[in-house]
Amino acid sequence: MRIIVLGGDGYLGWPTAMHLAARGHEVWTLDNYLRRQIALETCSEALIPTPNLNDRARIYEALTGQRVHVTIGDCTDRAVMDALFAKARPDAVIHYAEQPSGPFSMMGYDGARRTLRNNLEATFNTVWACLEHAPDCHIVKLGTMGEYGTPNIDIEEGWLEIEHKGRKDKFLYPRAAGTLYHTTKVLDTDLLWFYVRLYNLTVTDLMQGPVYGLVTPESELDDRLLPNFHYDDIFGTVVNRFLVQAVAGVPLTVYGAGGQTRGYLNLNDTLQCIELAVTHPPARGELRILNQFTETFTVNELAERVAEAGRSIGLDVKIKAIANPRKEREQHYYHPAHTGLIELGLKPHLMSEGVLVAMLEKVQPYADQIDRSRILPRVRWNPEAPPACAAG
Ligand code: USQ
Repeated sequence: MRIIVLGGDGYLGWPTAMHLAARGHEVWTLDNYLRRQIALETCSEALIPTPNLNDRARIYEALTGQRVHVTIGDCTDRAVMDALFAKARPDAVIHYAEQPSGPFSMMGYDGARRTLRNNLEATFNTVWACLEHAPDCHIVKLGTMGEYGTPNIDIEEGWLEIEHKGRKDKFLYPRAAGTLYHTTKVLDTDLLWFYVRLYNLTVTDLMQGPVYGLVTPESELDDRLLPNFHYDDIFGTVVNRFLVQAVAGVPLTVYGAGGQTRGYLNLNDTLQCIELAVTHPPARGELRILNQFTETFTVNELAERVAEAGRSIGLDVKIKAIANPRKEREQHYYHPAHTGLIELGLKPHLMSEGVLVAMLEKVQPYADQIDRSRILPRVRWNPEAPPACAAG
């Protein structure tokens, strides 16, 4: 297939581009380095330095003979998108090109505005590029489980059938996100639903939980092909942060009571899910929504698991609850459905002790590069307590 990966330099974008190229697809990537730029501004660079996207593609091609086309440009620039879609004539576009950090979106006006603008305009331009250049193209959009929030009823896969005054209809499942970043994904879903209804687009919207991991089969070839692995409070997701904290000997930072429950998945399962979605498109004119995670944990359970895995290889791991910088429920009901991707063929890699130990051992050689000042939360959701981060 001919596939465009928007946000091809990201934590998920780069592993996805290599993974699809390795399976014989022709892959084009587009990225404007927004995450690299924000990471520089906020002192949040990844643990393992990664070459830029052109260099990664060159290294990968030299090792495998497989080409990943690269454009450095902005999805919010219509001319860039027009040129790319006219050239690639894609069967599918995978849209990761969003500012992905909840904390950055809550840092103040600048972070909020850049998140809102980038994410909505990137989605809007993706829709229009498809309408004008590739109306049959399947849009695979990365949404987030955070769109749903933590309602006190079961979370369905995207839709909810409601009976009201004796009549029934099906609606998008109610959304109640906890950061502006997650809210932009709610707005993306609504935008896509509008264009699907009115213009017959074909869309899969993947509601993904927090991802963990740093190794994929393609990155095993050379450490310069590793994804950008963040452990800071802005771009690091909780499991990746706990792994680095365990290696650094910093007590694992459980926010608040630690009963916050989310659906997690291994980076390798993200790759499987994307490939399954791309190769099994929904019908033309359908908005298919799939919940993309493999198992649920509370933050306390994650901390215990990482601590046990660390202790099994001789690390002295402690856990310390700290004041929660976020506004979120710390004890709540959480029961989301997630059968759609399993039905498409997903074979989960679960979070076993062996998986955690392998990740800890991958981090260990980089222990002296861990900057402890990036570990404690620098951004608070409460606007009365301005962010403590010096830069940005
Ligand atoms: N948490 C801690 N300690 C930490 C970091 C996080 O207790 O040191 C807690 C948070 O308070 C939260 C949970 O762990 O309750 C998950 O936090 P996270 O930072 O791993 O995830 P989140 O901010 O929700 O965002 C991440 C990605 C985002 C993706 C989302 C999926 O950055 O791009 O959309 O996971 S979800 O969480 O399902 O919305």
